[in-house]
Amino acid sequence: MYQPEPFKIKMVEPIRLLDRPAREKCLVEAGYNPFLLRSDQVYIDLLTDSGTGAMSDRQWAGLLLGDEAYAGSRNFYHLEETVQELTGYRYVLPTHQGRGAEQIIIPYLVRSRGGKYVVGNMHFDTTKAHIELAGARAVNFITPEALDTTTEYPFKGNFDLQAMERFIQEEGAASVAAIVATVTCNSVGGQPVAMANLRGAYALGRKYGIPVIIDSARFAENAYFIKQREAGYSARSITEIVREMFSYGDVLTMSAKKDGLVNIGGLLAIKEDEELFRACQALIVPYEGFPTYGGLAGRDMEALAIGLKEVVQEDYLRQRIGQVQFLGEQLKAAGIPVQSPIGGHAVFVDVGRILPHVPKTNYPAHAFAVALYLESGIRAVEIGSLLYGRDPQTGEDGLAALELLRLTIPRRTYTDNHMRYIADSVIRVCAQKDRIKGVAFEYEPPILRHFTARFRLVD
Ligand code: P70
Repeated sequence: MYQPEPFKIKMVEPIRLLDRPAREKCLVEAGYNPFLLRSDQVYIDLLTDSGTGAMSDRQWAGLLLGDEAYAGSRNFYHLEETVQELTGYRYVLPTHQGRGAEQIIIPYLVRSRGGKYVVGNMHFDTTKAHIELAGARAVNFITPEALDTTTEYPFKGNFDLQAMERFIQEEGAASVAAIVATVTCNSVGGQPVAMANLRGAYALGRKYGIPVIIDSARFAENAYFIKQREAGYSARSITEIVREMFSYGDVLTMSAKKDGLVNIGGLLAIKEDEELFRACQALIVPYEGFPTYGGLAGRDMEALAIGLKEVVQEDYLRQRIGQVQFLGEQLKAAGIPVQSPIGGHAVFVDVGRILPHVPKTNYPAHAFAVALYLESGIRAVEIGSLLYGRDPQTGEDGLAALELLRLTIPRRTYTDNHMRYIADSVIRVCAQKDRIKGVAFEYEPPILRHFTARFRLVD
């Protein structure tokens, strides 16, 4: 039976669709990069699900309980207890957001272990950037099914464990600084990692003495998929599943802007290694702030402690994942290729298949995003060769396995009618696909180039 939203709306924010000539002008001013649009110029913002969700009345109430003491804020202790209970990890360090945690743990492990590589299912781009900044190489071992968007494989976020073990044996365990398990796996379409696969990755970590980091931005969505799809988990609660997932890691980093249900915040937590904790705690001070606030206000930590309890509620997750599914099914019904099954936080349109005439070095999915904004005022984001970047050694471009357009759905923010409008708009752009020729750089930044690049349209 159809399950409506397990919330009602208490406050609204008006949104407005500019007319087409105005949208055209905005695109020119933004150098054809949706990241450079002002949000007032956007009608429906699907750039990210990061920090863009709606907080609950409880979370807003929590803001008023903020204890802004520099040291020992009561909100820190509430957050610490919540994270300990949720994950089973003993040591908790708040950070300003996910990459705040990455900038501490990744260089530390690369340096202290002297490793050349950090391996993962598929690293997110900030993780990859921190690995490369630390002088190591990011290597991905994603299950091959993930790279065929048409295969209905239930756990496309899985590691290819055999390939990863071969690599560890060939390169030597000492050359691998860490294994990163990203749940859900954002870069292949918000796809879940199976519990059995997490268990397997952790076993490899144990066998070869390599620490396992769980990049847990969307941990609750991953747990929901495990409950739905993996044998033996349907009767388990989300909190039990989450706890088991985290048992297969030594460290977690979290961008709390996703499943933390807050607008800003992150976490670094360490299961039991006291020495590692001490090292991270020392680094947190110069990079993020005193260890009981780590770049966050007391009120932010309170909202996060509450958000972490709300996100594991099953009725919340059913509606959340159901809404993304609802959008994806409309596109599939219209014959539009999307990563299947539909992911947890976004629908990933396989633009590589829609625009085979656009070369990868003219960024087909980015060009599609530009056309979508022009058509509908919707802002979406490319997850393809533009985001992937150049090979750090050869400078070669156009390397991503897939050219995807991510329609990212903020949590508790848009209604199912917005989903209908989004689907109709994507279908309209597909009908004009022959007119899309791609984009070329006017300005290409050296690192994380998609955020600030400027383009011209190719004709
Ligand atoms: C997103 C955002 C952030 C992220 C992540 C995973 C699996 C770490 C982080 C970093 C970033 C983004 C991308 C495109 C447009 C806007 C924003 N993901 N690990 O939307 O966390 O941002 O808190 O430093 O997905 O996927 P943080």
